[in-house]
Amino acid sequence: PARTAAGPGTNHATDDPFTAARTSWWRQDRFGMFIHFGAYSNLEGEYTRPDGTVCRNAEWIERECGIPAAEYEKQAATFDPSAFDAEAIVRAAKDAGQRYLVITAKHHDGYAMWPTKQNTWNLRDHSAFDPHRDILAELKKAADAAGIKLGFYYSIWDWHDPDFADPATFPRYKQRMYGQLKELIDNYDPALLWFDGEWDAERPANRWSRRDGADLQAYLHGLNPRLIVNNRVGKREVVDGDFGTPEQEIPAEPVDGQLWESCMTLNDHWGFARYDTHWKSPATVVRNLLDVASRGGNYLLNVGPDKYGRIPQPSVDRLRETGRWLAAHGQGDAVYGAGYTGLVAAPPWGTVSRRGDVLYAAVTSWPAAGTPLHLTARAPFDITSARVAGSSQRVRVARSGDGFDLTPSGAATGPLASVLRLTIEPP
Ligand code: FHN
Repeated sequence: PARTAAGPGTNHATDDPFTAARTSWWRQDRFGMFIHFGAYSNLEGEYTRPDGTVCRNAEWIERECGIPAAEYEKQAATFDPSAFDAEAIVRAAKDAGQRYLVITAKHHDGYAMWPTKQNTWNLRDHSAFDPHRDILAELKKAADAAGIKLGFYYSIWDWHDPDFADPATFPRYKQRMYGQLKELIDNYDPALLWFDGEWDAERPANRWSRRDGADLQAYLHGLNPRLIVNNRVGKREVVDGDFGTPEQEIPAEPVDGQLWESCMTLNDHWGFARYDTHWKSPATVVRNLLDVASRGGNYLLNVGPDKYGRIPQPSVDRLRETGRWLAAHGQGDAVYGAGYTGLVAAPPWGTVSRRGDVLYAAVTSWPAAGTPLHLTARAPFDITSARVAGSSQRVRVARSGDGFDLTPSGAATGPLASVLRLTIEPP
């Protein structure tokens, strides 16, 4: 189901002091790594049915390819992500400029990626993996050492737990779910919980009710008042959560005063799929990041580790290129802690974000040489100085019609985007 960032009651506005305090690090960090990793990764996106037909999917492969539960459990018993290297994953995120992680602790298939005591359908009790290892503990340790926040994705919808599917026993499922969430909070101290599957695609009378979402949020904040929770905790029209979650899309307009995060895949799937060939380019990633920041949102970009626990090299390469752009010439200032300005109209040649008394005009498509970049003002302000980020190259600023004409003295720089730092005198 498509989700939008805004919408009545889907998330706290930034002027809610309690939410604003709790989410301040998250709004500063802006850019996170989503990690879809679970028992489905062991199939690497492909399943050959008994009749010989090959079915392709990623994290939905059990359901979409009609794999019988016993067969899915059998394959999960061979899952051995021995090459899972938490430090390498954290390094890939840092190199990308991603400042928080959200890893799937439990996806719709119900398989827990930590040694939960609520059932034996998990990486400790049902796999070929080293029973002395705990990948969430390893990731927490590496993230802490690198100063990166760790969050968990948790699917309310559970295909494996028989009590989820039966209205009469659903309370028993909810009890196990609360037990798992307490384990995650007590044992790994996540900064954020990213819920999903609060909807139930098959049963319109979804047992997960509006009341459930409100109870869940209260329960979690009782365990950790600093915890940030997304808006997929219940019927989004009612239950707040802390931020909206547009998926595979960026709201066309700024969602000013709201907290939201656009989550996207780097290729065609969330979970690993060996045949995946369509990868976003670094230029697309940088442009998405700038679009999101200039409209006041966060960007959660996904990687899907393979059956061994390794992030695919094409993902690592694109993320590294993105991180290099962010780190060069202080261009990351256009993203980290930056947001919607409201002072200018979104230009045709790029994006404009604001941090304090600086506007960051990121140019992604240069007009013909000598043609100035026009910036239409939406409110009275002045530009007191302007230069190309990271260089002594001045930018000539001239008032023109409904705004300003910006003319850099030299040629365009860099293949991804060039950032002009415009120091302003705000209204
Ligand atoms: O069904 C899931 C899907 O597998 C994936 O986890 C995405 C990520 O946001 N969420 C759901 C689809 O909206």
